Amino acid sequence: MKPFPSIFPSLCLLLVLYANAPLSGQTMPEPVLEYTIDDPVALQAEVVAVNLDLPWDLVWGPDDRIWFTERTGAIKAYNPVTGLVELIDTVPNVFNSSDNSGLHALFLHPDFENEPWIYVNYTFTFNDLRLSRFRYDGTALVEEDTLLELAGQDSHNGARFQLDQSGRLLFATGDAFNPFLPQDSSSANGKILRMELDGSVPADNPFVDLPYPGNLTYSIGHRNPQGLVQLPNGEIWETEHGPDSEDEMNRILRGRNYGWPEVNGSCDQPEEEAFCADYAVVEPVLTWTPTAGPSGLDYYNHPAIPQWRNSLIAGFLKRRGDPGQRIRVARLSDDGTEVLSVTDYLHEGPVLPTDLGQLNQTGVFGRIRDVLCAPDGSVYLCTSNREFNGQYVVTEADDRLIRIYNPAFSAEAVPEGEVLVYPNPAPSGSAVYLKFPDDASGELPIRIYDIRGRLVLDQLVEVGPFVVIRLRGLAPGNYLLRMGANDYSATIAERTVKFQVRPRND
Ligand SMILES: [Ca+2]
Ligand SMILES: [Ca+2]
Ligand SMILES: [Ca+2]
Repeated sequence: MKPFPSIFPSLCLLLVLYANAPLSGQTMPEPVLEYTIDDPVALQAEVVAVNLDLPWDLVWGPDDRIWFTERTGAIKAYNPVTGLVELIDTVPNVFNSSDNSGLHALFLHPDFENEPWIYVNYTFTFNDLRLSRFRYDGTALVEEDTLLELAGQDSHNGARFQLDQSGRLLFATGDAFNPFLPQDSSSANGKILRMELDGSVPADNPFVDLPYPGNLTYSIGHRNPQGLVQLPNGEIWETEHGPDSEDEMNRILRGRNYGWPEVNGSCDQPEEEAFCADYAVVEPVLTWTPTAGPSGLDYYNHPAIPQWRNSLIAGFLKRRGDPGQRIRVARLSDDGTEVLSVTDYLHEGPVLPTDLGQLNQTGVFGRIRDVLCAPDGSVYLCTSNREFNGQYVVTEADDRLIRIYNPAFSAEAVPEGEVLVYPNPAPSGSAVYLKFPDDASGELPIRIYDIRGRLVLDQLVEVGPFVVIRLRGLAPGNYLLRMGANDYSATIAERTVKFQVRPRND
């Protein structure tokens, strides 16, 4: 045990309870393929792909397809235009136990056209987890570059990737069922790590003086994080599984301690108080008891679904009655630091009959593993119903990719006071059209920054219903467009919009 500087936690014995016996003799229900969500603006949820094999991570690719991992090792891509699911390639040497090991998190290099690296994490033995990147030659994974090895298990493997605003890769890792690791500075487990895209240690990391891999640490004391996202303003949010109580939604702060295993959820028990005080433990913003199994997490801020603007959307896995199998939309304060309200969706599914008696009510689509907010304003979900511990009666359609969208939304009908970058992603070498309200006027400074924070365009524009910004010279990748800021007289409020430039197909 090598503690973090000035951190000497006492030992803690954990009792891990399994209650996930496989079900037998169920009546297979009809798969739900369409569902209407009644909300201030009515939404449609439809199944767009079926028969997937435990998809784990959805990523919007530079080719405008949704890339995803399957547990057994496949990387596939769903084309929203054609509806086709195609195999990219299969990661070799993926180890699958009967529970929850396998291929998990996925990330594509932000400059994929010039740096075609696919980042994945996967178990390669029962006890070993690997973060590797593979070079993609257009048809196959051709070269494995292993950036990190850490402890794995048949569950508690985390994990998610997120590119941070300085262009470094965040990687949320699980405790691999070992409660000593999250507070141990010599272990990469139970942490949020931060690394350069080649796996090296950024010089401005909070524990940069520790021996490797402790110097990769960005935050400490996580149990089994499966949701990680950064907002356009830099705020980082995370979700993780609690033991038998207090699942967590956390606001992640640099270098801070999130408590596990000394503290479960909030600092609300006598035995937690001393550790909380000594190590300035950051308490979760939200907790869920009984546990609900929070998994994928993304940030929504598109005008297409107005009631979800400036919200985190979290997927949940567990059955057992009220808290699980749904998405939760957590509306944020303007600065993205507080949750103002939480609304649940997709939880009112069928009550399933079995020879064990009536199962509790399940979610409409079952276990939700990941959430992806797409550039066109729709939200994609994937299910995780085929797992050994599946707390859901598997249908012929499982596992499924689901799209939620507002059928009444048109990019032409942007609400009053809104600004829309359209199209997004934009083909490289083309232009983006900024759509303003009809009565907007004045001069407006527009600045575009690349993913490393470098200013790549600085322009003063005359505002009208449409403003055209030429994108000549911008390489494919992710950008932040900032408008407003100083010395403007426009009726447009200062704001930041994330957009993507994709390679031309022609
Ligand atoms: Ca994802
Ligand atoms: Ca915690
Ligand atoms: Ca507690």
